[in-house]
Amino acid sequence: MDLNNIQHLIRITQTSIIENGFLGWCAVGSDGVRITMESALTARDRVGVQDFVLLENFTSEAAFIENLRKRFKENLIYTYIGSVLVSVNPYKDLEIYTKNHMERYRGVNFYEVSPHIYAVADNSYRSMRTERRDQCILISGESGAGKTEASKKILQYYAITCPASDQVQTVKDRLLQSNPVLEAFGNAKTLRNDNSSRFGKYMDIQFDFKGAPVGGHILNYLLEKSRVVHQNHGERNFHIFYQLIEGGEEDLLRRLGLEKNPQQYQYLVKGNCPKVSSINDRSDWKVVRKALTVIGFNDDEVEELLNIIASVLHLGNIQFGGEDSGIAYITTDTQIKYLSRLLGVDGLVLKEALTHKKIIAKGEELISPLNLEQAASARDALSKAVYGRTFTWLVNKINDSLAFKDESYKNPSVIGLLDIYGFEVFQHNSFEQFCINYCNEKLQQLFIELTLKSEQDEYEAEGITWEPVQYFNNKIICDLVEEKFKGIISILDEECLRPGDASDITFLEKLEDTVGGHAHLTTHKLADGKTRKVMGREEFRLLHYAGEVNYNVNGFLDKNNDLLFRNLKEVMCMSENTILTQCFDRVELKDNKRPETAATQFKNSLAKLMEILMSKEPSYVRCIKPNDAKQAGRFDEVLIRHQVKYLGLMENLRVRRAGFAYRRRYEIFLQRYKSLCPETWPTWEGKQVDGVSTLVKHLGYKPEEYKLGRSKIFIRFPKTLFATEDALETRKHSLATKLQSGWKGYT
Ligand code: AD9
Ligand code: MG
Repeated sequence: MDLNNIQHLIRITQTSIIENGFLGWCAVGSDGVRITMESALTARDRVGVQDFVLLENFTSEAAFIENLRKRFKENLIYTYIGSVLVSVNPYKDLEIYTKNHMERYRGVNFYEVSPHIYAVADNSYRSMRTERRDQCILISGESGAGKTEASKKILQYYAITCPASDQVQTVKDRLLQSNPVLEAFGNAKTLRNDNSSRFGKYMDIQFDFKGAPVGGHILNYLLEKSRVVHQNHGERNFHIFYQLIEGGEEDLLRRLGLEKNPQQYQYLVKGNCPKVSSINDRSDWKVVRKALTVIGFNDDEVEELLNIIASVLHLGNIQFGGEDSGIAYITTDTQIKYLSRLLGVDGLVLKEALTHKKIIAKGEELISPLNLEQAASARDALSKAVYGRTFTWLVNKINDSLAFKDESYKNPSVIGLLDIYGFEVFQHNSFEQFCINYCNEKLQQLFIELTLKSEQDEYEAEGITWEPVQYFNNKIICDLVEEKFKGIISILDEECLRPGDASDITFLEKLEDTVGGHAHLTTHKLADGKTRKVMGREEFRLLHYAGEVNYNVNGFLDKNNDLLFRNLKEVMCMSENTILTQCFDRVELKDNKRPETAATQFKNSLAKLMEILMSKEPSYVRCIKPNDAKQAGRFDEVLIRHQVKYLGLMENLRVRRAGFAYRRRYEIFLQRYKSLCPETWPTWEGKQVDGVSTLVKHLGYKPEEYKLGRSKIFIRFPKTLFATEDALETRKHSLATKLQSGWKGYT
């Protein structure tokens, strides 16, 4: 083993070692302590390298995983691939998010401190300030990998470290407090994550010319509304329902007509999982209640909001009779009374609307009774619509409260934070998983395009030849989903619009006919007419970049249509609850045009999101989930290898190392190493590039080891840089020894 290399690797991981309570060799300059080579070796063996580009064997997946494992074991959850941050969920609280840690990263260059989410936050902030270019931080990874936690850490970093006046403090508080509110209404316990985001969130933080956060804006994407009425086994409804029931004060619950027992509510019993050990609904309720006030909700608004939440639970408890006659009637009058009071609607009108459907055909109103099944699904459609629209209202309300108010200052700089639901696979996957996984495909594509592109751009800008790298481009899957006419969404929409016998099954058949032969889609039908036994007859399988997922088409058409009968809309428009009247606008009743389907709306909103992200300078956080048991200290290698593969991390590393492991701006390189060459020390008067050229020649760099671009030096192998670092360390050490022995001069 090359000892020199080891020493350098140790130095590169220096801050990690110190953080670990281990006084490393790197501490020589400050405290004159030098550890033995033996302990240095142990240290390096223990903590791995903090940037994967420093791995000697950078093409080896095993070496990559081993490095992750070492660091994870030492609680070093962050590692770089160049400027991309890889983060492994520790599933335990680490003491690395204190104010002191924040201070350590403030204004400091990316590579001078150990990898951290704060380094990414600070780097984006500095780029925004110095280059005046809008930034975005894209956080990706599968469900439970730590995206939401990462985005909260970034927000906290800005809230604590950015300058503040009283007015700015209010904005900071509101930005922070928007999180518990949105999580209460938009997150839920799933089998993958106890606090799973069931909506996508893109948040712009706006900064003034002093660098203070002065406003914010949130875009929300497709809330998983179906969860309101149904949860799979072991899962829960949105947190807010349990928080309200467990934490709500007695007189509040009395006013809402709610009992203190979630088991009483049909919408809360489907998953058979009212309690979650990692969640304290009662204390979370207090946090949310306070947060609503900080954001600017007055008591009346909170009451109206909670009236809606309680109403959804009452709606869920409405039952129907009429099996014999085939015409549904309501058997639970108490619920109607509550609903009538809480929503300010006429009970009789509501009853009528829940059991009849009204359509307008050729200008005429047609009313027909519903059967039992239809009435139940109309009730559920109403619950979903009420909850979904209230959620959007909530986001708008938060946006009003975060809005940047200073008219005189037109163009605040922006850092965008993207925290969206992660790729997910369950035993049973439906329309929701289809949308979520499609969204992850789009983000992966953006990542591929932008990282490759930026790398390519940099080489071009520096006038250095680009060596192409082979990688899997998932555009083919995005096209399969979203292409006009023959993409899955188009085919689904077509079936939704087709009158007559259109059903989930005819949609599946159409898929088979149109894209059956596609390399990334399979159904149970084989080309020779036989059937594939491993797949259900109601399923299609997509080969995503992250793996195979079988989707059950059951419910696809309904969920995509997302229809609410007209008379139910009318009742909601008549409500005395002012939130509901904002959610259900009468204009909607006049407009007879068919609204866009859910999938098409989602597709369009994602296209807009991609435009927004493309217009900003991106940074990436790639989150990895270490095990499926949500346990601390467990490093499941198979699971992690799979994520490393599909996140494209090896490709990312190859691209980053394509040719050159290291690059530095001339002035930074010269500043750091100028003392190693008599001609550049103490100052180089000429052009920076000539200084660097003189320096590296003096250091004995061979021509094949480096290239000089327009503003940067590119170094091909880590070992070249290590040797230079070593020389610097030796020089510092001999200087320290000389000083200790009373030496005063410097030549
Ligand atoms: V999903 O796609 O919304 O289902 P996320 O957002 O990727 O997912 P989340 O951030 O919610 O996952 O993390 C899941 C859980 O892991 C958290 O509730 C924490 O308990 C745990 N976690 C994640 N990151 C950290 C961390 N940096 N430190 C400690 C963490 N715990
Ligand atoms: Mg999340």
